[in-house]
Amino acid sequence: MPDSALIVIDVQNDFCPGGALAVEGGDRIVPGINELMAAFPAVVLTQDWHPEGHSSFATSHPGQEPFSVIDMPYGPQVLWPEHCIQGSEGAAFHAGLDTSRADLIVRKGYNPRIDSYSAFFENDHETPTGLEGYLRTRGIEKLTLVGLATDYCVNFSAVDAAKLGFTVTVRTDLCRAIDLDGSLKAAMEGMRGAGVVVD
Ligand code: VGL
Ligand code: ZN
Repeated sequence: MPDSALIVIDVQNDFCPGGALAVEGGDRIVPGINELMAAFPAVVLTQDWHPEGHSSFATSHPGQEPFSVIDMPYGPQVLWPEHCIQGSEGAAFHAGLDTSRADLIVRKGYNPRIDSYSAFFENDHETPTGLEGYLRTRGIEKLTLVGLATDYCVNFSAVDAAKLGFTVTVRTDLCRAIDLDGSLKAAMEGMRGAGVVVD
């Protein structure tokens, strides 16, 4: 399928066991993702990429604990442990990930005031990352998403992609979830409701 791309979301050290925001089994999906790359004419990697003191970090909000939720001008925001700081080892891709097959690496979350779960838009749902234009100018219409975390960055990316008119499949066997307060169930329902094929 010349019009399809594999989008690999945030397979970075901080989301793998031992990392600052470790997702259980996050590293286990790496071999399967590497194998799947061969089936796609285009491969895009995303990289969560925050400046120090980012507004999504609990440490940037005195008195707040990690995993609490606050209201930001763009809506509710989960406060995370500090993670994926630009240029840090935690922000690097997992060492086992085959990055050589990537045509494009999209970084996101670099705006100090807005988080960006989605590979397409920041959490204000309107500031674009540029990925849509990249895919469209290459004539890509079908996307398969894998990576971390199912219920946050994969979910937001998949729903945005479907809303933009792409045909979207999420391979949940090659994703792992954070699962905060039912977030995985809500994400699965939200993705299905948006027309995403959740395999
Ligand atoms: C992510 C929380 C904060 C993710 C990124 O990749 O799902 N989750 N930053
Ligand atoms: Zn982040």
